[in-house]
Amino acid sequence: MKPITYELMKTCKQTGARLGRVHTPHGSFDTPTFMPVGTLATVKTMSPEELEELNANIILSNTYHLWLRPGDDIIGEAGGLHQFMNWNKAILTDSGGFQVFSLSDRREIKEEGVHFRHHLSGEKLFLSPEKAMQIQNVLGSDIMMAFDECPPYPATYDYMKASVERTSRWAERCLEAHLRQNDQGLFGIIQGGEYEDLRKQSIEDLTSLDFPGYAVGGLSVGEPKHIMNEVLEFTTPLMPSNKPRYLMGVGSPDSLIDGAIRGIDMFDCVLPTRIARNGTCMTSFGRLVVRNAKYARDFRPIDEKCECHVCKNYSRAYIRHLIKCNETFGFRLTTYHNLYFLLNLMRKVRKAISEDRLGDFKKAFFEQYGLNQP
Ligand code: PRF
Ligand code: ZN
Repeated sequence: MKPITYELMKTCKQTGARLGRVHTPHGSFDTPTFMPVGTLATVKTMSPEELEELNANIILSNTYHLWLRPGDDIIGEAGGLHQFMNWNKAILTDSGGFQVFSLSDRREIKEEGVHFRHHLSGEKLFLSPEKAMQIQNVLGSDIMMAFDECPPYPATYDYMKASVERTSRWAERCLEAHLRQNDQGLFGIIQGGEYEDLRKQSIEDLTSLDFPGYAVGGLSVGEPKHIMNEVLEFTTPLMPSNKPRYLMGVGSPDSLIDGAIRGIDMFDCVLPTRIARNGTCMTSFGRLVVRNAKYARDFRPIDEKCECHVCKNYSRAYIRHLIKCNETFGFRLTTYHNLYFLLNLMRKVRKAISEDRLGDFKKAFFEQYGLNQP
């Protein structure tokens, strides 16, 4: 059986954005969608019940972190990640490749895999395509990611070419080592940086392996924003239209809209949850730093246009007070609001696609959000 299937409902006549639905062994989700990040088997400060209330239908977790703590053996004994964390909807796990590259300073990339040191203890570790598949098979996520290399920006053409070729060989090894093909879908990850011919080569290599979905990796790694849009413009048209497309590590409101317009279906990012914990909120009028002194006596909600539980019941002044005092409840309130804001933005994007007016929606959104985009 095929664990992951994609239904394309329609494309927006104004922009070409896709409205679709992905089916997984733990339920379906409508796309374009945003996946909240739960690195350590928790979306920081949120209970699974709250995530359900927010209508999150898929979350992301990390192979690298769970392998190190508490260890995939313990999660396996619990009956898998869904059981362990009490989340019965879909889970996607990243492969660990990206985390090794971003967290570990001493690392050595070999054909076999990556040797590196634990980002906390310094212990010697080794991650390979086979190991990343074995761990994800134990975790039991609905969508697993291939073990890839995400080179830094900028990388030379020659480095990128060698890296793309290695990532393709690794993808083949991933497919071979993936032992739960009936109930877990494995996505391939397209690399190639800003080089058009390397993106094309990466897509050709990976699509010949027939994954049930494809990610665009190697973006949002420090390149200027127009480069991300340009890369998506020449990359997504070459990707299969009958499979979901996932843009990894992207989650600012403007990038979600720009990505959807370029044919992306899935996004994830720590941005909404991370900035929430330093007192920054996403609103229809741009970012609001609620810990700012000017909100000390401001009894309005974070976002007067927001219909979330937090905005209906709590003031800027109260939330500011909590966050200034490091009270965990404050972080829960800002996290809840930010996730509501992004999940609700995606609902509006889907509605706009269904009515062929995502271009108009983008224009109005950017005007309010304070980004003067063409
Ligand atoms: N590869 C993997 N995970 C990722 C990325 C990637 O390129 C990115 C790039 N923004 C985020 N997360 N495996
Ligand atoms: Zn709100």
